[in-house]
Amino acid sequence: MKLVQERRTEINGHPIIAFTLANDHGMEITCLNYGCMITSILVPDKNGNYENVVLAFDEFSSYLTNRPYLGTVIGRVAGRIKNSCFELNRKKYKLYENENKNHLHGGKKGFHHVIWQAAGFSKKEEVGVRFLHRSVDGEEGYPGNVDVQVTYTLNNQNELIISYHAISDQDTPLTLTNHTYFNLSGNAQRDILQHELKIKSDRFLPLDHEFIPTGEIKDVAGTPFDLRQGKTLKEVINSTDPQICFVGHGYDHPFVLNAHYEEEIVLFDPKSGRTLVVETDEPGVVVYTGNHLPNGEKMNGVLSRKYLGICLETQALPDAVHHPHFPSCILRAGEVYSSTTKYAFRVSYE
Ligand code: G6D
Repeated sequence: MKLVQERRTEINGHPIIAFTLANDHGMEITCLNYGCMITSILVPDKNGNYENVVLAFDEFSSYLTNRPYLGTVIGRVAGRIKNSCFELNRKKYKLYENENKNHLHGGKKGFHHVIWQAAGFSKKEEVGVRFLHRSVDGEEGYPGNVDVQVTYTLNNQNELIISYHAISDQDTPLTLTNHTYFNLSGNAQRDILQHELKIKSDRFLPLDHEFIPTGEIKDVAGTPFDLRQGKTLKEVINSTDPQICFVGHGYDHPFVLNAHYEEEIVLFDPKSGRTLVVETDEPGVVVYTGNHLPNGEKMNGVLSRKYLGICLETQALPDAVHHPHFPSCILRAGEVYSSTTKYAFRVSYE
């Protein structure tokens, strides 16, 4: 196992450090203390070519805006909160409105724009980085001082394990996720439309016109959201289902997972043979097929475009503060928030 850290640049005098993790088989992950951002995951294809399977801007300056939230940890609350408000313990809270009147992905300065404290670690069979951040009471309108720890661990099974822990001194909503865009073709040679996606999910959440769950929990049977046997993403985007069409011809939807740690999410690229198996203890996953990726921004040596990457944002269900029948996203004062998602990279030689 190998760990290398280097000062990449600085923001307002704060050093931006890049950590490169390598296991004993050649897999490498590079991440930054800025936004806990993953900028590279090098894994082999069926011919043993190690290539980057995540989207990353070519210029660091692009991350200062980062409208697509490339590679970053999202918080305090991933997804949208309708009308940027919620009530908790009979008190009303107003959050920063950063998407029309709604609150998206933690607001104006969400966790994706935080410079985290970061420290690398290396053991015989694993190497990683631990990120720490204190989100202070009132940040973006949220209550409570929340101490958040995010750990990226790479092992010798070609697995990246992301674990999240947090504790707050007041009750507060908290839904953390990672917003990495995957493209298993390697170095974004192709878009994701030939990728196959399989998800063990019987139900999904339809969205309203603001891309916020309506509250309905709908059976996937007979819909383009039935991924239990797998579909190519090209098949999905060509669907005429209104839910597929109005979000930009693709997914931008939460799926309710049937299982945990049973290979519940599998993304496969037949041409490269690369397979990504995602397992999580979270109740759901937001699948976003990059329908609104900006055109023409320099990423992975190419110009970004629609469908260049897919996000598999394992998390609590979005806007849960307004839907008591969804699993709760409230972290009670003094309780420990704990969540783990594993990204296992494999090669299929079929
Ligand atoms: C768009 O609706 C999508 C979000 O789900 C995504 O996270 C964001 O782009 C990057 O707003």
